[in-house]
Amino acid sequence: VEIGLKDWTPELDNLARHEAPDWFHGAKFGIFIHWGVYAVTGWGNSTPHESYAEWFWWYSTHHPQADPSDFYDYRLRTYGPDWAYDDTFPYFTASRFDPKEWVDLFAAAGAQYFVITSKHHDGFALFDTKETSNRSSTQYGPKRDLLRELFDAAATYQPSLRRGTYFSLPEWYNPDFGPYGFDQLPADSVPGTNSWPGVPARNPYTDAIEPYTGHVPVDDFIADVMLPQMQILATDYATDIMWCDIGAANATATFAAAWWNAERAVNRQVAINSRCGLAQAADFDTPEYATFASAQARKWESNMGMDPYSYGYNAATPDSAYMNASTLIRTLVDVVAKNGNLLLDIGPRADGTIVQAEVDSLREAGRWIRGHGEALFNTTYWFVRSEIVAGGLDVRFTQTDDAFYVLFLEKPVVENGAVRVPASLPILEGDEVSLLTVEGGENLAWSVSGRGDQKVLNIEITDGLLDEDEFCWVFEIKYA
Ligand code: FUL
Repeated sequence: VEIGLKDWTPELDNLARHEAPDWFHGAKFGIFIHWGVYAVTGWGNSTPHESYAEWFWWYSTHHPQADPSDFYDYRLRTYGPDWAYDDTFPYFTASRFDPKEWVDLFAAAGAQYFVITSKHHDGFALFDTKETSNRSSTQYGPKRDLLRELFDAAATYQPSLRRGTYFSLPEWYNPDFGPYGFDQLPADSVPGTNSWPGVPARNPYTDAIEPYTGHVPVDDFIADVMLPQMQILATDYATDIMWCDIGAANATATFAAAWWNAERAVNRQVAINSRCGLAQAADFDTPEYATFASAQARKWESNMGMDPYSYGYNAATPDSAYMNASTLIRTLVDVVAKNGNLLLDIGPRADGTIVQAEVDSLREAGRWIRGHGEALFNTTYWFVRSEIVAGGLDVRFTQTDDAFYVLFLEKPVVENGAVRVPASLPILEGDEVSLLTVEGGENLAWSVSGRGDQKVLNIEITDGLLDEDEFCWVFEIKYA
């Protein structure tokens, strides 16, 4: 094999030239799915501390004497002293999992991609891990390749959806992960040190007290499990996004160079997130349950649950607590205006059903998102400002080569027959302004008053016309 000058090589400064693909920039909205055996325990809410339900194993074995969040007691009460986490396996049935229904829902929500947990920190994989491990849904629980089923359904029924894989680099309790254990991670990524002040960090390897079902002993966890599994996801499943988690020692540079070379050869653009251990060579940043206050030039993707504090299914979360359509839409608009994507998580139940409150919000928001898609998808942020306040209301901006969009996060106030946008917008004589919902693009009269930073765009409109929309009001400035 001849290595050309342009081939990717596994040095970070070489890999740093790789950027998030255009499709990722344009896609804006993805669905995150946390599905695994932690859906069987399905519990994370307790007072005064709420915690991620997918962390049940960790928290429920974690310093019971100092557990402020009641996981340990809850576990003892519910399952008794002889129960082990892997006793969940038979109850992870996927008996009502309908992958077509899932991907149809994602498309109805207006999402352009999805990312599913191929393997979370508990080491239980939803794909065929081949000789690297037997700890997977092909060997236990449903005995099905759930990742394959979902990816196939997407390819068949919603082929425009891009397909991504969340992949935990560590396996908390795998004895072979021990040599790479958490004591080698930066302090703020060690579970227990950041979220529960006062609870000492614990090495899950040395403190492991339970069986590790399906474990295939290996010499070197990175070379024999982590790297080959990432390669399986890339080659056998053709993932579009390698969405790693938690960092840890890794072989990602080796993986990335080979992957990017192979995909380039077939003209496919793929992405790697910021938690794979590539530092600044990653394609995008991943704030968690958080967004940025203003636009970031470097591509980013905010991830958060529709559940207010869990990615995995949490039976203790009341329906009313799930993110509603209004919050979803406003969050998406805010993130997009700041050069981000929104990766919004659902936590399906162990049988594969999705919480109805999540389904309802996704569908309701999706009607609006798809109806206003031109103001969101394949837009870029306005580098001048990401937001202003107009008449006490939050306003965001997006743009394309042909148009500029002004997005009110609340219903605009009509004063003297006009809505005022106090910003120096790129509007010129001959440009046409319309409210995005109006059929046939009814043009609205407009004028600009003031100069410099006192400039105001006045758009003539009636309250009645504004009542034709909800959630977020989008004015389009179509360039002449
Ligand atoms: C975190 C994980 O520990 C959470 O469980 C979740 O997967 C989130 C997206 O990333 O680091």
